[in-house]
Amino acid sequence: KTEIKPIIALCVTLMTTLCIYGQKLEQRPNVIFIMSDDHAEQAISAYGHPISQKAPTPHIDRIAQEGALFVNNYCSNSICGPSRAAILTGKHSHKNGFMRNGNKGFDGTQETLPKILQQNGYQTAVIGKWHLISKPTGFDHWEILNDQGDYYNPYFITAQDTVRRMGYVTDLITDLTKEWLANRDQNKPFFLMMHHKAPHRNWVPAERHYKLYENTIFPVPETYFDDYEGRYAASQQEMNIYRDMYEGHDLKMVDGIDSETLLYDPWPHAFLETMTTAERERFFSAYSDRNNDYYTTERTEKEKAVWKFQRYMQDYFATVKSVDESVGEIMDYLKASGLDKNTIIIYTSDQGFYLGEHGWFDKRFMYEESFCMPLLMAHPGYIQPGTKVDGLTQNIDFAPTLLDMCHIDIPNDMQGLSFKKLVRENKTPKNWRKSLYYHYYEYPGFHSVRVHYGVKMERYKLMHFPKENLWELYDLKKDPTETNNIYGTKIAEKITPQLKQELLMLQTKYDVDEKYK
Ligand code: SGN
Ligand code: CA
Repeated sequence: KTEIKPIIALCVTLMTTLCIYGQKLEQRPNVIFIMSDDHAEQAISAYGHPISQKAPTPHIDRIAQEGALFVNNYCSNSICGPSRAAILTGKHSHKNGFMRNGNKGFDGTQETLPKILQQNGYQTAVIGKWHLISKPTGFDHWEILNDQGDYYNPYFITAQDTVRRMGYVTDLITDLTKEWLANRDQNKPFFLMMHHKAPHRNWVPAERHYKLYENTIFPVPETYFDDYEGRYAASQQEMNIYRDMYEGHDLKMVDGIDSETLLYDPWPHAFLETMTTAERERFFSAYSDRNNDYYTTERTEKEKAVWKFQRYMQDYFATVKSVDESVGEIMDYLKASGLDKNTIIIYTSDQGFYLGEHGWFDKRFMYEESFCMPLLMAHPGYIQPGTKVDGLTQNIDFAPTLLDMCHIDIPNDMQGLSFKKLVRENKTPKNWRKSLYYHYYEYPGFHSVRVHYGVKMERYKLMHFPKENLWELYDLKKDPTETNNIYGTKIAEKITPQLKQELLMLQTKYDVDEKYK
């Protein structure tokens, strides 16, 4: 008589062993992390905002078609360096120490995502905008723009030297990225950050795109002529398109018909002076019809304000075009080399941006347009095409999620959460977080946005401006443009204590020091 029990026991042991190791056997993926600068969700057609339909981004959209679109992704502090520091560390600004753009560099001795990946056998690289002042750590290779970087003929810094490269910044970054991919060590998985400068201010397009949207009429946001009633900090900012934009620097306006002298430009070295003489000539010639039109057509002040909005959008979207082309090139490269099968590709921006909402450009506020951070992610075989992630996610989640996806333990002190389950299973678990914490510190500073912090829940948002001790509360369902501050009104009576309690809970959980509250 055959003894069946030991055979069953053996089978069970074998299967258990396979399951345990299944996770480990799953090949370690490569990661390409593409981040642009100030690219608003409104300007990515996959998000479906009407304005983006005038200037679609088909290549970036492909990531969402082949993978996932995150519709509730946010930053923790809507400004360049701080967002980048939060991404690298998985921690809020007060914990990673980089709270505002400024003179104090990022503390590169702390633990970061690239360092952990490197320690676990990954080859790591960062190419493009860095903007954290101190030199990158945790990267086998880095080639970064000097500070904000120039659109034309920019300087790149490496561990060895500083080199000026002739060409358009987005194209140069794409070429350097492909070059690194082609020459990397093929025996190791890689983590590559490609960081574009575009579409950052002052929005200088590639020559081939100067006139791309010259005749496009972009829809003017309904809040373009906002009066900021009930919102003190909003009334104090200096980021208004028709009041604060520099006509020369930002809008490329000249001082008369057929002139080649820009109107006000406080930083010519960051723009015109970086171009060659021939490039400068082609630049002025491309803009001459529009510039002449300004002097030959009479306009009221209000019409001029709208004209400026159109000029801003034409250039903003023209710089986005080069980023979209870059993403297309990288995706094509991955396909052609077969790398696409085991590479996680991510597209994001360091924060959101205003495209005329409330009359603004720039970011910094906790209002949706700048608080939102676009996020698209593909990983063939693991993320289903067309996935939509609607759980609340944040930039502090990127590091833990990528470690999780690369089968590496997440350090206990990272404050973000892994959203691997949300994106792979296309559903938000019941116990997923219900609120997000935000904290902006850079005041005084560019654009004069006051220090504030707040909590966002699915429907409501509560903001506090501690220096002025002012509060704002919005019902995002009834008031998606956030123009009706209901703090202190009868309708907010019930929800206010709940939101304050949630805010306190988050500040306690994230260990926010009393001096910042
Ligand atoms: C520059 C810009 C500002 C912008 C900051 C921060 N002026 O100073 O408009 O808010 O950078 O941007 S510019 O005309 O010189 O570009 S960030 O993306 O780096 O945080
Ligand atoms: Ca930025």
